Amino acid sequence: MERELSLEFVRVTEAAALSSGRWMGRGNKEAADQAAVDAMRAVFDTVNINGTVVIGEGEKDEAPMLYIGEKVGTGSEPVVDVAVDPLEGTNLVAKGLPNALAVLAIAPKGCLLKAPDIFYMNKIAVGPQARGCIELDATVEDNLKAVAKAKKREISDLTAIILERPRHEKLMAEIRAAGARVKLISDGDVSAAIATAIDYSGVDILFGIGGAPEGVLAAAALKILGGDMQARLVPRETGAAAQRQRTDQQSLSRLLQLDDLAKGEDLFFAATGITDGDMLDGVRYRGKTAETHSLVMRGVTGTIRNVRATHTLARKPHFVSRDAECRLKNN
Ligand code: VTB
Repeated sequence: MERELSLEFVRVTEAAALSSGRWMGRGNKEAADQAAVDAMRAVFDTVNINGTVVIGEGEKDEAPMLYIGEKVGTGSEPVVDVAVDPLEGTNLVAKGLPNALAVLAIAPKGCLLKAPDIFYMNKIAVGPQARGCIELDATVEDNLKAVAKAKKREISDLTAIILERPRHEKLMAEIRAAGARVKLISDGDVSAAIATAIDYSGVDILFGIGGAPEGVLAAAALKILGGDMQARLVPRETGAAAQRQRTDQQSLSRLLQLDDLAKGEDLFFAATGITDGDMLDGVRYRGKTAETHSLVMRGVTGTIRNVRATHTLARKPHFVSRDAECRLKNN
């Protein structure tokens, strides 16, 4: 994939963030998500790729846009897999909480694990210094010991990040018993996993069960950042998603290494902050302009770009997602 695509992909996440950021704190996560999806879809059509969504908004029947299997891009080469989460952290935007992102990962066809949201994923993730030291099947204490050794620190210096869920009570107790500090988050484990690879984030390791699509997106970013991750698909036990699970026992028991989640080096990852976060600032609206902060990374070279952009806005505010779509198409 050509290097020029970096800028194209970051335009896609910027558009989603610009649209969905208008819904920050308005208590309407569906509208925030819809705005992100509409804007992302419209800009994707301008990008010179022959893309198929492998991780998206869900299956066609429930998702009119960016559904799994949908074609995106102008249809010209390269032929790629597209993983998107137009709004990672719908609750975060609805409540005005930190770390909501518009995010995507792109890889040559066949290189991203197909992990629909009917599954959870049990994950362990670290940054480059602790690469090769983690094992999903080892004890929490052994993993913390290994990370502390690799980083030349004590376990008590480490911070583990984990989604605050009842299913994690035992895991939280084990982390605390081993002596590490714990950062609990309500949502947004893509940003949490990436934080382990960002020095200034103060986060050393991610543990726990989160969404499967989020796991693949995080893996693509960690691959480029030189971090590490292991994972295993976990079935949902209740709700409509549980009914739709059709996977065999073998794929559920398989230990997934970083390369099984995001294969090879030819990867792109782009994310734009919607609300302020550990890595990225949220969207700032300034009347006729708005500012975005993004991260775009290319695996082949390992280049990581922090992109701050000022966008000139149409006069009409784009609370309504259709409006955003038209505006983006006309630009
Ligand atoms: C996480 C989190 C997401 O889903 O993957 C989580 O990163 C997992 O699902 O932001 P549960 O909420 O059911 O635990 C989100 O919270 C939403 O997609």
